[in-house]
Amino acid sequence: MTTTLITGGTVVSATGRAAADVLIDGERIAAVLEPGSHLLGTDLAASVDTVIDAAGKYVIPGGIDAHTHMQLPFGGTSASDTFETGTRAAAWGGTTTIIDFAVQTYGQKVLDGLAKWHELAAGNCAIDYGFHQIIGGIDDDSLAVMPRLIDEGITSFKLFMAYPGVFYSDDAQILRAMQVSRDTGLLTMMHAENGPAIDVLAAQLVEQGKTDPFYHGVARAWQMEEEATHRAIMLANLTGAPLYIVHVSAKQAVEQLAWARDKGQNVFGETCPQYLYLSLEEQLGARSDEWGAFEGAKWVCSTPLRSREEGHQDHMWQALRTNDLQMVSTDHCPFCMKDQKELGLGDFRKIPNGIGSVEHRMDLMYQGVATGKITLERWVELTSTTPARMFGLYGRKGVIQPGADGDVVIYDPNGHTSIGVDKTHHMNMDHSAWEGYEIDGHVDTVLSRGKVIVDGGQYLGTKGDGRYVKRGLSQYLV
Ligand code: DUC
Ligand code: ZN
Ligand code: ZN
Repeated sequence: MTTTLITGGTVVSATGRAAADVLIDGERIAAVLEPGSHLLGTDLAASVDTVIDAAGKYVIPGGIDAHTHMQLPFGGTSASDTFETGTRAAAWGGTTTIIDFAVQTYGQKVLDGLAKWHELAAGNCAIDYGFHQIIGGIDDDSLAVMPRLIDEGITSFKLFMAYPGVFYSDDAQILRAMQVSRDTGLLTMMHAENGPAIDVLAAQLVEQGKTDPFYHGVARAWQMEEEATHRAIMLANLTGAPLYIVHVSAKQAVEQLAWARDKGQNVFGETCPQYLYLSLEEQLGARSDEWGAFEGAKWVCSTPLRSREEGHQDHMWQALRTNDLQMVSTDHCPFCMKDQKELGLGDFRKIPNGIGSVEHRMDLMYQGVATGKITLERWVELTSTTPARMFGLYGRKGVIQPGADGDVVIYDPNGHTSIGVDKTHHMNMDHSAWEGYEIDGHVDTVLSRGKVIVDGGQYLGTKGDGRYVKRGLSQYLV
């Protein structure tokens, strides 16, 4: 077994920072020590297999992206990252665990959908991975099977109040699933947008000839997110289910979460980098020689980008500071412009929804530290520790402490990262939603269960390094 000592760095956790050395023995962290420690009279640095010098750098627990969609079938195509390409890109960006969404489509058995996801991922991942379960068809059969997911290491499921005819659940179905959530501790994750109303608005816009990508965001008005968030909260209130709202983008939806939390309800929310940085106005103004106004398709995702003039982005940063939102995931769901996004030329409703960010989340969130919006500790909390606690991985992941997996990132605050499709980009996409972003900071070295998989600008891992991790129940259940 390989032993590794990371020396001279500043170890950062969700609760503090300290100069410390980190000893990794095989796949696990063995000790966090005072810098330059001798152990039982032995000079550690002289006796381990590998010493990594982290002087001047931060040593943080590997990122956990709790919301990805590798290979998701959507709109007649599939998300362009496979588990192989997507997890490798994640590793490049300092993420050492993903939780992807296994899919049960309407008419399919839940456990068949799960088996398919295991098949897609097994032996292909660069980093460890877990699953949530999308329940695309709540019926007696799926309700009966849901408790068995816990034995499979799946302790959360996602329902959609959007996408009628595809993943949509109506209120009656949601209520019944939430009763299972209450009884079992399975965490209900909700895509909270009023899909039926959005579909009417979208059809009316297309009839008026408003077919450009920008109108995707017009149809998916913030009122539709606020209303659905409130409805989900009230259904959870009634049933007693723990509730987690995914990809929150409207400040009014955050207000609903804050209101419910203030009353003591067990509800949580995540946002994503796109809702912190990007806006509907920029999407409206986007033009290129190749695509004209269809350039805006690069940023078509749901929930949609919101108006900067209305202050949604600032509100998301504020909510991350005040803990009205608890986590940042990516909702990584990449599609190429060629052959995929272009399916929606002439009708924004046919553009596959999604943005690719799994590679850039740690960097983009570090920008919040560099610009004084969040603290260093909060950065670690939002991107690693809370995801681990929320989704039953804590202790093994999300923290640097003896016994934890050796998932460690060495981050250089004085480094620099230029994001672009020809620069740092490893996702399987023909464009980047983050083209031209310049980051103060750099992911230097990434260890996954003790193995160095990224270092010195080189990928050193192998396909299949990543293993399936069974998750426990959320630490936030009461
Ligand atoms: N939102 C997206 O942008 N893509 C996939 C599914 C979703 O909810
Ligand atoms: Zn969603
Ligand atoms: Zn999603």
